[in-house]
Amino acid sequence: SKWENIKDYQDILFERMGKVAKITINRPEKRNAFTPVTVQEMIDAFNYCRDDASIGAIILTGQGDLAFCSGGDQSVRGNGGYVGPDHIARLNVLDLQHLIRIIPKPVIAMVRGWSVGGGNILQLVCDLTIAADNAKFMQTGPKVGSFDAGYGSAYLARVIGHKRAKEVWFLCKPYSADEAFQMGWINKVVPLADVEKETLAWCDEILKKSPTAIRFIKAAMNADTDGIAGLQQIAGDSTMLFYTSDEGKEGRDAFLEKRDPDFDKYPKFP
Ligand code: 2NE
Repeated sequence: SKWENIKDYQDILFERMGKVAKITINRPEKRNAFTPVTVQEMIDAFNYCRDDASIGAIILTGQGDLAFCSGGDQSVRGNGGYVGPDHIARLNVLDLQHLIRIIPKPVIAMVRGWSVGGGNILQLVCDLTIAADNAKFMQTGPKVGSFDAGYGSAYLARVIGHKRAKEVWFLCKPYSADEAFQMGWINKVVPLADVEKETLAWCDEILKKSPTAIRFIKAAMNADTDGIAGLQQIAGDSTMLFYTSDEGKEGRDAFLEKRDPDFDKYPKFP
């Protein structure tokens, strides 16, 4: 079996193998730095994965062995954000971070080489991270006049602890895959040659599990960290399930039939 192309883009590859989709940032000459176009294409591909019921897990990675992603492309950084063909300066990678958080399917980062700056935050917000033994993790914001004080800071502190998160941002040092693993920043380190095989093995394990159970676990952990926006996700999932119930449908049907609803016949579980 091999990867099949789903859709052509300028800056990313979008492929699938069975129920697994793979989104690859394809700018290796820039260590897979992203521009607003790269990010918009990733948003489009993730939305495709969200809507396609035959896709059960999503891998996010970078082309080549040298980098997962080196963050925002500094050569298109303008006044207030990163600038694309529409000449608007934007930080649309924040929308992508949020989409990865709310998409109700597991997203696994597959990291080879550098995971840096805004690229390392993308790795962070993925549900799981499998890294090659050549992976290196680093925040550079305070060196290059930038920062991510959202998921990149508050959520990072939840994942690796406050002392470690401050160290990461204040010193801007690189961390090896083993060091990142020790911190709980990533899930597993494997030899470079095995990283895709291992990532697919994790996908296969997850795909044998109940997608609804996985969806609720992801939403519940988001609810704990994302405040009312997180609650909204798990609440929306509850509404979705309620809409599939006879009790939920009775409310809709009664309205459409212009009668009073009869909810008495539905069980009141303890
Ligand atoms: C990634 C890293 C550590 C790799 O180092 P090395 O030595 O392996 O490669 P090199 O030679 O630095 O990079 C290869 C080519 O890629 C370009 C370089 O300029 C170089 O180009 P040439 O000299 O061959 O023409 N390149 C690499 N990263 C780039 C980038 N981010 N933008 C544009 N070109 C890039 C090393 O390259 C590095 O430290 N890169 C910069 C990392 C960085 O500071 N990223 C931005 C952080 S801020 C951010 O991402 C952000 C945020 O904080 C908040 C919101 C949104 C974004």
